[in-house]
Amino acid sequence: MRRWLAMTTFGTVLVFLLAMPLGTSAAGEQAGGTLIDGTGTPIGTVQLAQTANGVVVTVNVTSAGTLAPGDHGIHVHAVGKCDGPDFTSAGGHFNPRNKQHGLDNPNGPHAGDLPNFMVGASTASQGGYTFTATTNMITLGPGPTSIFTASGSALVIHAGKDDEKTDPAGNSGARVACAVLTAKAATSGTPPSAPVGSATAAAKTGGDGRAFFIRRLGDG
Ligand SMILES: [Cu+2]
Repeated sequence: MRRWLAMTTFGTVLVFLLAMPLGTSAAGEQAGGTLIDGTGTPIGTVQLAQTANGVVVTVNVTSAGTLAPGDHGIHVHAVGKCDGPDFTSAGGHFNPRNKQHGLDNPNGPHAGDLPNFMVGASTASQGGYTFTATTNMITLGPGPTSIFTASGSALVIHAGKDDEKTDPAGNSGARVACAVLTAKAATSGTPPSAPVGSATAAAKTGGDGRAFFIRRLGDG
């Protein structure tokens, strides 16, 4: 099943969920980490916030150069270890339900799968671009899809585009950026606000109907 639901109003995305049961995790848990490149140099931040609709994943890349213009695979990986330069230490995709990779894979997706991070040419040259998605395939609370496993978890960005259907990683190429994800003390429980200047957005229902995403794109 594939459905696209999107509505953009003054930069605000409204997503309507149709008869889709959500997890019972209480909203408010927070997590995050520092995004590093293959040399270990910080290039941005990752923030995760549990909401009633899922986990809002926000990546802010502040240093140009690591991510070329275009689409980049981005996933939650199953080991909280980011050893450069290849980040193989982060293991495979977070996949507690033992699915295949890809939001468009009929036998998928991995719980850690996300839509592509689209980097525009103008933003890539200037540095500073943002990815935001909401996924209910993972949780920051307890339960079988909690990313806080014994091995931890990491967010990895790849050099190439994720085709969202080829196991195990959508042919998205080398791992070029990585952030170890750690729990943070909850603040107000308010999800992060939308980045200013969002141009387009799309929400998507994953292969088995358990997932939906809100994606905000930069100005590129
Ligand atoms: Cu990956």
